[in-house]
Amino acid sequence: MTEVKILMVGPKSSGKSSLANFLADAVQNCENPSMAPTKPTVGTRILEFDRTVRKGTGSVNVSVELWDVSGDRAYEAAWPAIMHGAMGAIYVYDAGNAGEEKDLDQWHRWFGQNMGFKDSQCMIMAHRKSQDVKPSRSAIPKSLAQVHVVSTTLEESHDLIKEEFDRFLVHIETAAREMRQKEEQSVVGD
Ligand SMILES: Nc1nc2c(ncn2[C@@H]2O[C@H](COP(=O)(O)OP(=O)(O)O)[C@@H](O)[C@H]2O)c(=O)[nH]1
Ligand SMILES: [Mg+2]
Repeated sequence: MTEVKILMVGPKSSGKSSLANFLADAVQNCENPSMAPTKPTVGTRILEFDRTVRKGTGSVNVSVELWDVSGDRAYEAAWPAIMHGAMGAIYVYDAGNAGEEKDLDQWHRWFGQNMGFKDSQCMIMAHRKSQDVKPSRSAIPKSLAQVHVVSTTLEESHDLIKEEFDRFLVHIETAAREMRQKEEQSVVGD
C-alpha cells in the first residue's frame, strides 16, 4: 500500500469540496452528490480513502489523503504546512465563471511549481455546475499547457471523474515510490 497526499486547490466556490466528497465517497444517502450542501471550507479538510488502481498488467493499492484546501487566501499562512509531504495537486476552477481559468497559473505557482511537481503530478478539473456550460481549455495559462485537463460535473455521469482520478493516482503513486527510493539511497549513501 502506497500512501499519497494530494492537494485540491483553486478559487472559492469552484466545487473543490463537492468533488472531494464525491471522490472520497463521503456523501451518503444522496442520489445526486451535487445537491449535497457544502459550507465554505475553513482552512483545510482532510479526506482519507483507499483506491485500487490498474498499473501496467497488475494493480496497486493506494491510500489517499485528499486535502481539500480552502480557496480563501486568509488561510495562506498555513499553506507551507499544508503542502508538506504532498505528492500531487488538483486545480479546480469553475468553467461557468468566465475568466476563472486565467488565474490557474497563480495556483500552480503557489502549489505545484513551489513543490517542484512534474506536470504529471498535477491535474486540472474544469468544473461545470450546470450542463449548459461548454467545456473549453482555450484560456488555460501557458504554464499549465502540459497539465491534463478533465472536464467535470456532478450533474450527469460521474464515473469518468473517478476513472480520471485513478489514472492520475498511477502517476502520483510512481512519483511517491521514486521519491522513497531516492530517500532510501541517500540514507545508504551516508
Ligand atoms: N448543481 C451543481 N452544484 C454544484 C456542483 N458542484 C458544486 N456545486 C455547488 O457549488 C457550491 C460551491 O461548491 P463547493 O464544493 O463548496 O466549492 P469550494 O468552495 O471550491 O469547495 C456549493 O453550493 C455546491 O453544492 C455541480 O456539479 N452541480
Ligand atoms: Mg470548499
